[in-house]
Amino acid sequence: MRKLIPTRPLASLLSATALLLCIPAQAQTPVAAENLQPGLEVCYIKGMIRHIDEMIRLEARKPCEPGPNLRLLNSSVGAGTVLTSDLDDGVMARITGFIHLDTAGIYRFTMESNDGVRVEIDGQMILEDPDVHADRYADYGSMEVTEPGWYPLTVRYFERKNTSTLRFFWQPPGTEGTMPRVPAEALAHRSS
Ligand SMILES: [Ca+2]
Repeated sequence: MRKLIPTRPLASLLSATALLLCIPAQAQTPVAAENLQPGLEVCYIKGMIRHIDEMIRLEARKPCEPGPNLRLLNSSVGAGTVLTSDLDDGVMARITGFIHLDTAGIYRFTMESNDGVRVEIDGQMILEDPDVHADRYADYGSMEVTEPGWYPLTVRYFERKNTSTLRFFWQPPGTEGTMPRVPAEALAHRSS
């Protein structure tokens, strides 16, 4: 059987996809700020995976065990325990809460991770670097805000083996230069 060779139409499709990724996602309506508390909620699933898509499939059939909340996403622990779990390898984290986008305009985001990560804001995938890798920055993702406020945030992350890192950076509208870490004041969860 002949092997399929990528053709010019496929290359055009890929560049069209790349172009689409450059268009910022549009934030819709912010949530009410009542009952928001500092920090993000997190739960953990044990397992050795190689891609965030595997984590999403596992979420349907494995319990996600709640752990202590995260004040912010700024962790680089070498071979130590991952975030607030008691595991140093083979762990997935589903991190949920809200992010305060308090200025109208286009926000840019990146995540330094090891291993895989995927970030959704307001239900839209903003950035990902979903496979096994050493510390590195994801390609920028962006979101345009017309109505400033708190928006839902979901971060999926896994650490397979050896060292682990998860650091969240942003560039709010009207700022430039080195991207600062997303500060604790901009992260919250709903108190139950
Ligand atoms: Ca690792």
